[in-house]
This record gives sequence, structure tokens and C-alpha cells, in this order.
Amino acid sequence: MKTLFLAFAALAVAAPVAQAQMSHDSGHGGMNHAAPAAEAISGTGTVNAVDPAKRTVNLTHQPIAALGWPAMTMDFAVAEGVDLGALKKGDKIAFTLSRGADGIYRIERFAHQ
Ligand SMILES: [Cu+2]
Repeated sequence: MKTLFLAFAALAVAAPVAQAQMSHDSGHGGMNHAAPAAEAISGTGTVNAVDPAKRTVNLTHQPIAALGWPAMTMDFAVAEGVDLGALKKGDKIAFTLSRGADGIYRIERFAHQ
């Protein structure tokens, strides 16, 4: 019985803390809605060509739901700091895009599938 009482006491103390954390999180959620450019946009595709000089990759990608893009073959700009040497024709990759201040979507990250 003593154990049960302690469990109830612990719940009574913990509950208000959990609620406070929830409202804190939903506050951040509201901020994200105001800035959709900060959301991660991910997709998958197959590499057709790599151009290290122009820092672009030609990909045949699957639809990108976050942008409403259909499947297509296109050149993607690649962000500074991304190692293009790790990519070659025929590689299947999962990638994350981010939109720069110039409005261009660049590959920020990728991983081989
Ligand atoms: Cu595309």
C-alpha cells in the first residue's frame, strides 16, 4: 500500500511538468509553420551524372511530396561542404534539400541507399 501511495504522489508531481513541456513544444511548432523554408525536404533518386566544377548532380528523382514535385530527371545544385567525390553514375541516394536565400533548392545532405 505504501508503494502505491508513493506512485500516486509521483504522478501528481510529474503531471504539471509534462503539461508545461507540451505547451513549450507547440509554441515552437507554430514558429515552424511561419517559416516553411526551414523544414527538411527529402527525396530519393538515382545519379545520372556529377559535375564537380559546377557543383551539380543530375538525378532522376522520385516525387518530392513536400514540394509537390513529380518524379523527373533534373540537375540539382549541391551545397558547399557536400562531398561530390562520393557520388557516381548509377548511385541510388536519399537526399535532403534546403532552399537558399536565392530561392534555389540545394542538396544539403545525402546518403547511399
Ligand atoms: Cu525535379
